[in-house]
Amino acid sequence: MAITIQPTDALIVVDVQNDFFPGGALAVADGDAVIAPINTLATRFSHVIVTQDWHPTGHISFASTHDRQPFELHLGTQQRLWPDHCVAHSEGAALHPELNIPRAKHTIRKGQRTEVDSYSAFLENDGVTSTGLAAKLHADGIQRVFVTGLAYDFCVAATARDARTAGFAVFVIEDACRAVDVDNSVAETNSHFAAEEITRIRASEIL
Ligand code: VGL
Ligand code: ZN
Repeated sequence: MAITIQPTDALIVVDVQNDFFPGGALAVADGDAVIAPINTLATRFSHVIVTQDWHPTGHISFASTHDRQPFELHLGTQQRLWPDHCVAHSEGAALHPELNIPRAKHTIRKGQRTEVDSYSAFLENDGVTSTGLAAKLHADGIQRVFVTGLAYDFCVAATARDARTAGFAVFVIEDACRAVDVDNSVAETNSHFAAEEITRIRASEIL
């Protein structure tokens, strides 16, 4: 597929933050590989949204908060538990120093409430609390949303699926993403994308 970027397209760059890179608190394997394609893509879009995971200490998603091990599911809440990561204002929460997005219009910091996690740039994990992004993109005349970043099977997936629900055509640029891959999460993500008409593309398909 060859895709020509239009003024009504937006790029969402999800959670390109130090903690998700090799050596970080919640390192995503081969995370470094997303930087170069994202920097190139970002020059092609006139609308670029950047997200940051931005948690208080003692956040509900931290295994340490519950005296549990990272990557387990918290049975009561079905919350996946993670190592402490992206604590607000920490070095780990900072955007990767090589990320270069001069035209970023808007940064969304998500997961700021202690009791509610937030994977998506659109809605918190309670499924109702909106970040306001869908209304903003609609007001800007955006019709297609392209999603990149980390992690493919969590925050990229949730962002893409909520964008679709909000009525946008959605493309996930696979080679500008990397996955955590826990308990079949990549396969589940791919089946959700297929069922919801979210299109997986390569960066090279964008002209
Ligand atoms: C993410 C797990 C926890 C992500 C954020 O950015 O995909 N994953 N918090
Ligand atoms: Zn998080």
